[in-house]
Parts: sequence; structure tokens; C-alpha cells
Amino acid sequence: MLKKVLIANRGEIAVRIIRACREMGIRTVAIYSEVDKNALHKTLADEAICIGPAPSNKSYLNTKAILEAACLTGADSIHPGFGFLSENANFAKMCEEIGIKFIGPNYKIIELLGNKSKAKETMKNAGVPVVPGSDGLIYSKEQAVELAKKIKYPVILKASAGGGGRGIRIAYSERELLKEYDIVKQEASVSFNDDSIYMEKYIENPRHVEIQILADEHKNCVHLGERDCSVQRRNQKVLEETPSSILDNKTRKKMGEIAVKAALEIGYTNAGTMEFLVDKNKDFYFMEMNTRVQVEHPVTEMVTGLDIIKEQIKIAGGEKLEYTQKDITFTGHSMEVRINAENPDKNFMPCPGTITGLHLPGGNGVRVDTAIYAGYTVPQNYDSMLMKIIVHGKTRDESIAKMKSAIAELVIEGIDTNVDFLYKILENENFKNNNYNTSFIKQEFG
Ligand code: MV4
Repeated sequence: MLKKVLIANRGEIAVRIIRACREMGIRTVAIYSEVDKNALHKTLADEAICIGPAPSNKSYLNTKAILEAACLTGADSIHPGFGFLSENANFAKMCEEIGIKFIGPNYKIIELLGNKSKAKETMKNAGVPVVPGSDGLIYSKEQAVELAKKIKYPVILKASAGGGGRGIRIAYSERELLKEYDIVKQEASVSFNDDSIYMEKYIENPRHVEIQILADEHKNCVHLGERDCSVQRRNQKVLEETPSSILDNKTRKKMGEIAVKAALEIGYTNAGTMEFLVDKNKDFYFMEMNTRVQVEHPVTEMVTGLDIIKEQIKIAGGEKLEYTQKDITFTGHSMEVRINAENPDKNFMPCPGTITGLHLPGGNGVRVDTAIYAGYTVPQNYDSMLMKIIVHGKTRDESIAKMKSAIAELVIEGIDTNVDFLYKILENENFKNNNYNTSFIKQEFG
């Protein structure tokens, strides 16, 4: 059992993890940058250590300072949250080498799944359906053109070291393919220092549906159903919900079972998410696997009653899952929106600053995950997400009504936010009628 967790993160997820630890009687160590000296996570943790100046690469990505803070405070484990070092195999390896438990999968698994081409091949071999495309990497334009003729346009080129929508280019013709080939190679080389790429048939207007899994270190694994994350803007998720209206019970069961089988086969441990594309025929294809807890994990918590952060900590402590798949039940519908400090009228430009006034919504089935407070100054150095509102209703319609009520009640003064934009999504007829896919925001809001 873990006794003292260092939280290698900031913002709402750091607060979320501190709360879970406190409930479990586990001591917490916050790390914070110089600009975060008034941050809520620093105040709430049992201990806090400043690990460097504001820029992420000098603080929340400063592996040496973070590991020193862990050693100095006698932390036995590190929870990386999401972003920052959460999917950094090297960091997980360093933790293991100095005897600190990294709360996540083994570094070898992180490394394997971080390479999107290898991840795809591994999943294919484990019986997971994947999008038709190259077997492994594409090494030349000739090979790309030949394969595209076979699988037919449009095709998509993806950087192996990419992920989450970075390093992808679409081609509708041979002429475009030849152009995009050079661009994606160049981008991958600059961004990831790895120019290896692979190719897939491009699935047009898919839904993005992901399966949450939990696996302990004793070969037990369950899935916690799906999340539909199709409402996104430029690869940033905006709203997530569960259950997904496009899955029937049979498809849902099949996706869950495939995810669990694959996780067990590759020796996956801790929490993880398998991302799938679902096409208009409801065929689903593996895209990538995220080896961290995700921003949108609360919607799964609402319908299953499980606490995913606590489960992560128990698993890392070597405990067995206390339930099997048949014990996992799903109640009602849950939806999350992400509130960002940004201005939708200025192309969603980030908008840091001081929050002069704040009123949070609440009530039956309304949850707010945030680290802001009245008087808090949002720094410009980090992600612009301020808050997540999560609602839980009996039906999707009830969730939408609750979310609209919660957003209408919310007051954030002093900085610009996307709350009005979120309200417009909830009022959109196509959204209400479940008639949406990953192109929804582009199509409806330009
Ligand atoms: C795709 C695709 C269509 N066909 N692959 C974007 C994020 C990264 N995980 C992979 N992505 C996509 N891969 C094939 N073969 C469409 C996307 C995609 C997307 C996927 C999920 C949610 C939003 C998206 C927005 C644009 C493109």
C-alpha cells in the first residue's frame, strides 16, 4: 500500500488527485513552479516543494527537480496526472530505477504504445480491428503511392511519434499525397525528432469513441464502458459523454471485451484508454492507446460509481481489483464540458488574467472539478483549461438540461471564457438529435 504520493502536476487534476489521496489516508506532496505559489494544489497538499521557474520545461517537466523533491520528502510514489510527464517512458523508467512507484503502466508499455505504428501492429496482433493501411512504416513516396492506389483515396499519413492529432496529413489524390508526404516527414522530424510515418485509409466524419480499462498487477482487467469524444475543435476535446448514442449494446460489449483481451495480452497495468474511430456503418477501428488518466475520466466515474484515481493508486500499491466485469454496472448518462480561459471571438485565443468574481454551479448531479478561486490569477504558461463541469442524469436529455442550467448559473468574471460557446453547442439541434461526428464544430460553427 502506498503511503505518500508526490503529484507531478498542477491545476484541477492535481487537486483531484490530492482529494483522492486524502480520502484514502495517503499523504500528499505537491510540486509547484514559481508562478504557481498561490495555486490551489500547493495549498491543499500536506507538503509542497517549489521545483523551478514558470516555464514547463524548467518546472513540471524538470525530471531531475521532481525526483529530488520525491526523495527529499520521502514520497514512495508519483502520480503524473495527464499531460506533462504522464506518458514519458523515460521518466517512468527513472522512477523505477530509484525505487519510486510510477502510478501508471510499466515504462516499457508506455514506450511501446507511444510509438503509434508499433501500437497499431501490437493491437492488430492481439485481435483488435485496425484501419486498413501500411503494415508498419512507409519508407518512400513510391511505396506511399502504390499503397494509396490499393486502399483508395482519401488516405491519411501519420507520424509514428505523433498522437492526439499532431503530425497527421490527409490526401485526396496522388498529387496531394506527394505534397503531404514531404510536409508530414518534415513536421515529424522537427516536432518529434523522428520522421517515421505510416499510412491509413482516411475514415471520413467518424465518431471518436474510447474505452476505459483498469488492469491490476495480478492479470485482472475490466472495462468501464465508453466515452464519446466526437465534439472537438482542432483535436482538442470540448465535450464528452457516456454512453455513446451510436453504440448498441452488442457493439459496446464487443468493444469492451476486445479492449480487455488486448490489455491482458500485452501485459497492460493500471488505467488506460483505447481510442477507436467508429464509421457510418458502426464499424470500429483502433487508433491509439493512452497510458494515462484522461481529462474526461469523470463521466465514467459518474455512471459506474468508481473512483478511477483511487483505483489507479490501489493498483499501483499492488492491490487486486475488488470486482470483476459482471460487477461493473452503468447507471444513467453523464456529460462533461471543458471551460477554458480563451476568447471564441478571437479564434479561441488563450486569455490568462485575474479572476475577479466567481460563482460555481452545484446541486443534484452537478460536479465541478477545478483549481480556480476568486482572486486567483491564471498564468499564461500552461494549458488554458480552468474547470470541468460534469453532470449525471437519468437520460441524455436530462444531462443536457442539467448542463445548460449549470452553465447558466456559472459566473467567471475578469477573464474571457468559452462558456457561451459551450451553451450554443448544447442548444444546437444536430447535437440534441445525436447527429454529430468529429467534424461537428467545424460544420456548425465554422
Ligand atoms: C484518423 C481519422 C480518420 N481516419 N485516422 C486525430 C487524432 C489522432 N488520434 C488520430 N486522428 C484521426 N485519425 C483515420 N484513418 C481522423 C482523425 C481525426 C479525429 C479523430 C478523433 C477525434 C477528432 C478527430 C479530428 C480530426 C481527425
